[in-house]
Amino acid sequence: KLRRPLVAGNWKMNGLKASVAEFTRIVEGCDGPLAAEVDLMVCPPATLLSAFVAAAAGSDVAIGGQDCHAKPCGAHTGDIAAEMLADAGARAVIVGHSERRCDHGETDAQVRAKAEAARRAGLVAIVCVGETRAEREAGQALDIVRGQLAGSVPDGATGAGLIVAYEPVWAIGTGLTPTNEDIAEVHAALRAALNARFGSEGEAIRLLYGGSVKAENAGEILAVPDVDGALCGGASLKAEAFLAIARSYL
Ligand code: G2H
Repeated sequence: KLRRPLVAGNWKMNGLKASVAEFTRIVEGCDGPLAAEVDLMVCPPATLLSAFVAAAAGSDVAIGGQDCHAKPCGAHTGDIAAEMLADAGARAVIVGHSERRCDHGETDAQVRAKAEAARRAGLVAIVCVGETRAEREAGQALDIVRGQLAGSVPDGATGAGLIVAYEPVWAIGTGLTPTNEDIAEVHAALRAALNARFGSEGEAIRLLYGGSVKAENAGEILAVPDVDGALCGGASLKAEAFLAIARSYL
């Protein structure tokens, strides 16, 4: 298979030390048959990164960060460099999540710089794109995500170094999901854009769907053409739900 499936969990601003036990249940559930079919990753808040790396040691569960600064170090109070995430044991980092774009005003150019920082630090960048409800209702969804992709993904992206997540803003944490046809349409457009820009390397870049993925709808969403996995928020906080989503591939 050209692209190995990936189910990634974005814990957002959730989790205390006591949550390591729940994460450990994810690690224990990632047994041989599951790991043979699908990559698993969890992106905890930075405060839990080292504890999750320790809990995942020796397993097939990868750990990622949720954001990084574009610079390797310096006077940037409260920020975390990609190099620091790598040093703590992360293998990937989400950049350009809509909550960063909305809450912190991040632009495509800034997201691109963060993705470049991830590459410099040896991390896989998970670049998020997605339209708002108003943009979808205005018929602009494809133009918006194509524009975000063009502006946020660095030149020279490879299948080993970059993952793209399509997360329609209106589907995040709302329980609403696009129709399978709408997901297929956007993923086909993103796939075509990646292939056109990066050729055979573009074909190796995985395309995740994110936004209210749960055990109940994962089977049909993950079967949509050009969907190579899921980026799950709320459902990733509970081991049973997260593992059930991953087991859709069995
Ligand atoms: C979308 C997703 C995770 P949720 O943001 O990135 O969150 O699954 O809670 O909609």
